[in-house]
Amino acid sequence: MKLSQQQLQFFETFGYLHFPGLMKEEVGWIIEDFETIFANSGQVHDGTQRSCIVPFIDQQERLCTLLDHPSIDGLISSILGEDFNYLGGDGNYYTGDTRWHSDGFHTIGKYLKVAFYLDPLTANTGCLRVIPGSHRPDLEGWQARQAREASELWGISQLEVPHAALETQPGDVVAFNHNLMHSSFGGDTARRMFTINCCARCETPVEIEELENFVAGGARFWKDQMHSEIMRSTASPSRMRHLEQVMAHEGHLPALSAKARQEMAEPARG
Ligand SMILES: O=C(O)CCC(=O)C(=O)O
Repeated sequence: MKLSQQQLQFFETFGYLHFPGLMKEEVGWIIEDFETIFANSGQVHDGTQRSCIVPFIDQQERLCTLLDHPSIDGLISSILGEDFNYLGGDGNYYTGDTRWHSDGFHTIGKYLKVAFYLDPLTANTGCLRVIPGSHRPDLEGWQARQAREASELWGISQLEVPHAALETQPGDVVAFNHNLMHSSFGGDTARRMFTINCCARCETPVEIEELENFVAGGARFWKDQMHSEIMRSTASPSRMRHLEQVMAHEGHLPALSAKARQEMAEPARG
């Protein structure tokens, strides 16, 4: 699959794309693997707070193959280039609202999240919401990025901030720029979702530094490497191309994780 010029322009302008039914043939086994991973993890989701497993697709050999899937590989390659880096991702049972936030703000490099929501979600039941355009570094000072302070800034609730609500069915895929402001409201206490994080291959020292900073963020999950052994040992040469640059730049992670293990009561939940 290759994205059209219009889809790419939409992504650049608004920061996200929704692909209804892109994985509808596969979603049965995807949900099966999602449930197996949580069952094997020993984590019991009691609905009081988010449960999170990182990296996620890495836990099951079959789920790792999403990276090789022509639709997923084509989607990511179209946006980031064919030699994109795979950065891991999280699998979640979400509880309640996530409120407005972005996944950092990169002015160097290009960082993409591909999200799979495994339950039917509407605007009233916790679908993903986005503020179109809020990813753009050229609009960095735009107050929409302060949407969490909606009541102080504009006298409205967070839910009333102008946005697009992306209602999804299992088998849909949503992709968005890490910089994009996003949230969900009205979800129940067991909203299933997992992600694949990627970035464009780094070409310059500052891009490498940005990648190493992203990798350092893995310490809060107490991880010594960004990918699992399953992901690496079952990788074809073409998948390995998406792993190798990250593997070459994660040497600082074990020491950071050791420190995090001493300072935190448990690994982060997101
Ligand atoms: O579905 C949601 O609540 C938002 C997901 C999210 O915040 C994320 O993946 O970064």
